[in-house]
Amino acid sequence: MKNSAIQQYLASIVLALIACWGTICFADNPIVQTMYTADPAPFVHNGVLYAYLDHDEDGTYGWFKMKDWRCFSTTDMVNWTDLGVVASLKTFSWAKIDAWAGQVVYRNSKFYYYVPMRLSGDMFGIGVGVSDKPEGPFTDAIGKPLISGNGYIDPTVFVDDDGRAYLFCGNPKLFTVKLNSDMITTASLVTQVPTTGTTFKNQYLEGPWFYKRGGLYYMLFSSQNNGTPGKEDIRYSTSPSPDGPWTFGGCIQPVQAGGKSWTNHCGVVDYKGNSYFFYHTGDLPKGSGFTRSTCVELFKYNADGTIPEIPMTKTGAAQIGTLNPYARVEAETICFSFGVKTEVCSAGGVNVCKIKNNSYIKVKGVDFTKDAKSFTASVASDTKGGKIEIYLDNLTTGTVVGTLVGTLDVPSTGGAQEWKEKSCKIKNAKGVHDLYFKFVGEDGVLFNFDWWKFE
Ligand code: FUB
Repeated sequence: MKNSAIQQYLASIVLALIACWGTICFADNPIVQTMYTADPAPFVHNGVLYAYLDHDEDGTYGWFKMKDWRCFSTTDMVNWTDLGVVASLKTFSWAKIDAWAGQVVYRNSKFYYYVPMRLSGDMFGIGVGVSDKPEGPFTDAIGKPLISGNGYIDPTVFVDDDGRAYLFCGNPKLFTVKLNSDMITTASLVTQVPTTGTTFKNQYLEGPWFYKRGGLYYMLFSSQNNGTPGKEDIRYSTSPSPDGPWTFGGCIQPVQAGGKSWTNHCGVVDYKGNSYFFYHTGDLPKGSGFTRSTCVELFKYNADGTIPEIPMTKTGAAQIGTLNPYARVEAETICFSFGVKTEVCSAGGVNVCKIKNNSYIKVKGVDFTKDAKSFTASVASDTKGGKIEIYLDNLTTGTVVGTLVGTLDVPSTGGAQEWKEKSCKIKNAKGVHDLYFKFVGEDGVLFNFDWWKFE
């Protein structure tokens, strides 16, 4: 190839990469990008949707490294607020390792979080965390495992209309036990649910998700009977009662080409008149079977109550409602982000940290009903600081051009947790827009970001 041809070829690759980067950046799945999360357990309370997520430590490979559980909330399905660590292995003094998949239920004016942890070998105990608030922190309700046994993982708990409470769990066998109304003692022995014949067609492996809809009981689960050895898809069975007989319903979410996680694990919830299917992939950068990421899709049950196939998408669920920029918004309320993390904030809750040159946060569907004139943010920096460039509709990067409506200078505040409110003027912010905070500065960490609002 001649030099000019090589240059043209390289330029076309660069343009393709920019286009591809744009696509990746502006997707809404996975719903959390500041860390690796898995095994989503959605839960609705008082008009808010909470997603309780397992947490894969950064840089994990070879086997799971999971020490705590995280919670994120939303009211519009696309902007998710990081509520921090809600429980960890340290919450349960008897636990050793493996903070795996759990589920939260509400009863007796309390929130109960059922979580499995490894005791030794294949022995797992299921702990019960309890809290007065959905965002925790959860404490150990009984100081010991509620039940323990070989493969007792992935508990799913459901309180029926008649007050009876059921817990199912297990890999590769499905176990069940009834709970008393106190939710912290068992009302039966643990028994095994047969998964042979027409019930589960021998396809049950793990990750049960149990609930009732219109008189029909659903058991969604992860399966490996799909011709792609070692890779999980999501299937389900239904039953007229919690005790069976179960009838196999089929595959809901097949293994997809490019899905980098060998596990999948689902949770289903109805919210604001819609049905949502949560699952995980390995789709974040450096993602894998041990660095997974939570996604969500909108779906509709078929008229006969069966569940349609729900493919994995990068688009995710559509936004419902808009975000009000004139009330304080936590900086960790994010639709999509690149190159930032979150941490415990000295002013309470969580703040965005590890902000570097060219990292950014996208907040979707922000309703500037009134012309915004100024922007205020709570920021902290123990370095030279930097700038927040505020764009509407798009970042300005490569060939993509957004509208720059203001720039906030962030000085050193004398400490990484020394919070100062800083303001700047805003021009031409009116109507509903996607909002981008692009962070600009020198090399290294620039500053931390706690909350923002427009005036
Ligand atoms: O996250 C650890 C384990 O991987 C879960 O308990 C399983 O469901 C699988 O997702």
